[in-house]
Amino acid sequence: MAREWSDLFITSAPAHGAAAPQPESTERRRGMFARLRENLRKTRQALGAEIQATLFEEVNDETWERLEEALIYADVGARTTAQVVGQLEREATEGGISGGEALTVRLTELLAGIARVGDDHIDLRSKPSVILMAGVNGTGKTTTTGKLAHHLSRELGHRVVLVAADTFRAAAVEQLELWAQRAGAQFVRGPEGTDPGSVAFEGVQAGIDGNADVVIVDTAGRLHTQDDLMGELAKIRRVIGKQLPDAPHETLLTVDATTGQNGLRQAQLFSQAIPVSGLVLTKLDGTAKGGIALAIAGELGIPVKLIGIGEQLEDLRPFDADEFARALVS
Ligand SMILES: Nc1nc2c(ncn2[C@@H]2O[C@H](COP(=O)(O)OP(=O)(O)OP(=O)(O)O)[C@@H](O)[C@H]2O)c(=O)[nH]1
Ligand SMILES: [Mg+2]
Repeated sequence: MAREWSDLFITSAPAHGAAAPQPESTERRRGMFARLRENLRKTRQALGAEIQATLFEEVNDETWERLEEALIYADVGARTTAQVVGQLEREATEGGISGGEALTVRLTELLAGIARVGDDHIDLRSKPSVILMAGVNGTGKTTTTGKLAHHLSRELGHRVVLVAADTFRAAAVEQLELWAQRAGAQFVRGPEGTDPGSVAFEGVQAGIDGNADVVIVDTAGRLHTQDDLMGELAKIRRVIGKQLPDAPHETLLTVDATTGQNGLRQAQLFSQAIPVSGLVLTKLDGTAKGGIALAIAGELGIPVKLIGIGEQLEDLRPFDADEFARALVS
């Protein structure tokens, strides 16, 4: 069943006397799956319906073509689609699998398998653990930072520091401050227009001094094609690394799922500038092309760790490939 928050994070004993995190109840997990299905409605209606119509009819050459079209339309990507449909066709024609039900189950497994790459945990055993957020403008860095802080602080009892290393816009700083208040997190900001590297430095120092568990550094949006700003991001990373060995322990790249294959390009160029350890795919609720969540990890070799399926607090979820594939197809 659904992957839980406690499966995503690798933690040592909960800090600061908080109660050990409780596994999510079966009922809550069912509710979460229903919500995931509901919020992925756009993709499910486009992809799921076509898959059902195709696989439950008489299977012939046209079946595989229609299936390919449906997957490519859902942004699963040409390479991944060819791989998955080719495999399913082989298994079906060489015997073994037949019937709409069995083919659908197998297709779901194959899609989920593509999306599982690398280590998709977030390791929080370093004290403090530093998470650096990066991504193109408006992809959901600040929202993800806020939601993540909320889970870490309110549900897991971690002491969290949020750092506004987006120093270009006053509104950006205020937006993060609001999230910090909601999450009960410490907030670090610098004067407007200061060097983001120096704010990141102050933030990590506050985390060390305050015995924090997690420091999350939110950065300004930047285009993957802006070399100077990509250089700035690399500098922020170096500053943090000099201050605390192995930091940042996690570098999360937010990708807006509605940008489709351009998101793939963004991820490629960001990971050339800085080592990206995980992807956050946001706005999956707003697109019929949610298949990108399954393809992007396979294409890049970088695990998707979190998905955004709406603007509410509970709409940030750890990514579970099996659950996601089922929510799309079934
Ligand atoms: N529907 C939906 N909206 C989202 C999701 N994640 C973020 N948003 C919205 O997208 C908008 C931009 O989010 P931000 O978190 O401000 O994005 P950002 O990357 O910090 O933006 P900049 O700092 O300007 O680069 C906000 O209106 C969010 O509420 C999601 O998963 N689904
Ligand atoms: Mg922001």
